[in-house]
Amino acid sequence: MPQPNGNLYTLLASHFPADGSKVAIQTPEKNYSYDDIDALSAQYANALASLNLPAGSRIAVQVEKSPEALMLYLASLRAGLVYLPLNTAYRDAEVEYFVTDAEPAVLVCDPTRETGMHALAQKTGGARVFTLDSQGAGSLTDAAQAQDPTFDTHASQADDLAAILYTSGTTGRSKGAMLSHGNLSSNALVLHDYWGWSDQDVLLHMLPIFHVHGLFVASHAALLAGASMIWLPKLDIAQALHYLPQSTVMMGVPTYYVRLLDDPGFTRDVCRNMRLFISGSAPLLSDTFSAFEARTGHRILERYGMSETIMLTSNPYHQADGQRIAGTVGPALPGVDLRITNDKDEPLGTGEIGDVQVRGPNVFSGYWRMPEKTREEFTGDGWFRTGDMGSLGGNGLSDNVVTIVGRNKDLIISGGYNVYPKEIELVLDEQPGVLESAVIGVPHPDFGEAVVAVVVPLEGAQPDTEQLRETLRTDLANFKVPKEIRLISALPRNTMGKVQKNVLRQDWSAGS
Ligand code: MCA
Ligand code: AMP
Repeated sequence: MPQPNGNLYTLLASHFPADGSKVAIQTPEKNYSYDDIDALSAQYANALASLNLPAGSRIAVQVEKSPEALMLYLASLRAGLVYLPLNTAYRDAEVEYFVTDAEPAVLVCDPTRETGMHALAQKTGGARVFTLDSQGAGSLTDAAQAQDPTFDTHASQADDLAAILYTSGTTGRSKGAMLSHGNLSSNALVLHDYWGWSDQDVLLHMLPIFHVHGLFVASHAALLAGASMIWLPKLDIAQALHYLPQSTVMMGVPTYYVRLLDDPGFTRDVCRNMRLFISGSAPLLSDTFSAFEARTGHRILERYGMSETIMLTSNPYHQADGQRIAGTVGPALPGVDLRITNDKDEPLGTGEIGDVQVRGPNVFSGYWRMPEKTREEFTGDGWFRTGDMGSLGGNGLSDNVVTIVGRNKDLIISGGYNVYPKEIELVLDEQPGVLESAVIGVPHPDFGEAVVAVVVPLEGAQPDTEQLRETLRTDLANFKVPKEIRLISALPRNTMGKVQKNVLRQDWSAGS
């Protein structure tokens, strides 16, 4: 019997509406129908296929958000390639690491970065370089426009790789989480049902599309429902207020909701057609949850996930399944197993705080070319160690409700972007006049957490902290650059010599 095609695009396309003229993507300038999506992704797929790359070749993409950028992602799926999205804020030095590690056969970049990308391609093994700008134009689109608008989607197995998502590592070295067509498809199907998607939905899509949240969770859900997306290049509150009355669903990191609430124009009336606001990628403060409900009558649905696992838990959508509770991330999604353990991997009881471990069809197969690291992050019986600390039940909650209380990984989440202190400390420590440094996250009203640093100067040195921040911008994405640097005479250490970051955080808040 022929096997059904496990390619994620085949799944998505099987749910496209019968009327192909239906609007799939609306931008302030132009609409794209479902037929356009199929034809344009076919043209990009044909352009990629004409390069005769072996299946499983990587395509690294660092471009501004546009509908064509989404077509390119879909084309990569269709052509059987492995999509590697990169944050547009990454500097050349950061991109070099990913390109060296993943060895992509194709690099797609903004035209403004083409020269640097060519140099990088030459240095790292000769990837083909194409451009795609924020308007969807560039050498890749030129190549695609000459192509046939039909394409036989590559026959993929469920465990074939679809994407590599780089997540920073505690050692300062990023790890590529390998996600398969099966991981992405299973999660998209679960979220489709769980969040009650239908073809009547209109998703206000303002997230970047180089991370799991905007690229997978948001786009897959809308496409799988045959819904429409209002596609904006980034969060812009004036635009959000303009488009919310036409929308039914919005997804954002907590900063999106904080900024909406900061605008007096964000009212119950603006939300009149909305059925669902979803938050994730970072903890949503209970104050934001309550203020949002008071202003709009909507309870934000908070969910929890990771690049390695896509979505893991969600507060309920249907009232019959329970209340959305501030400060919790809800039960594990259908098909996901979740347990809380002690440091011996033994399950803990109700309400006890421990390590969050998960299993399920959504969980990645491992880190790209890091078998050792992969082994460390899975238990012997196949549970993935998320690095988050949490509990199940307790405090009057149902036994299946998960609360995330912190992380046992040294990670800062600022405005939904993950920042690993080690990476910044390594750069800071190399600067003239710096003996050593420590990077910490401190509460921030807009970003949730802000990255800040303390620096111990070399004896007799007095480094200029503003100059240090400027220097860091050369090699680090702006969102990683500490918002403030303070000088300190010595780092507090415990008896094992480990820097006591909790002490530093307390001292920072106290202003010392
Ligand atoms: C921008 N800046 C930031 C951040 N974003 N600083 C700290 N944290 C940030 N997140 C800085 C810029 O470097 C710049 O600094 C200044 O703010 C203005 O930049 P701009 O681009 O104008 O900022 P913005 O447009 O206001 O962006 C803020 C934002 C954006 C809208 C919150 O960061 C955003 O869209 N975040 C969403 C991230 C996301 O999608 N995460 C999902 C990861 P300077 O002036 O010094 O140059 S997926 C995930 O985590 C898992 C799987 C999950 O569960 O979803
Ligand atoms: P990433 O590495 O970008 O995939 O980020 C995943 C991490 O984001 C998780 O391990 C959590 O620490 C954090 N995260 C995502 N959603 C939530 C949430 N709703 N509440 C708390 N932390 C979250």
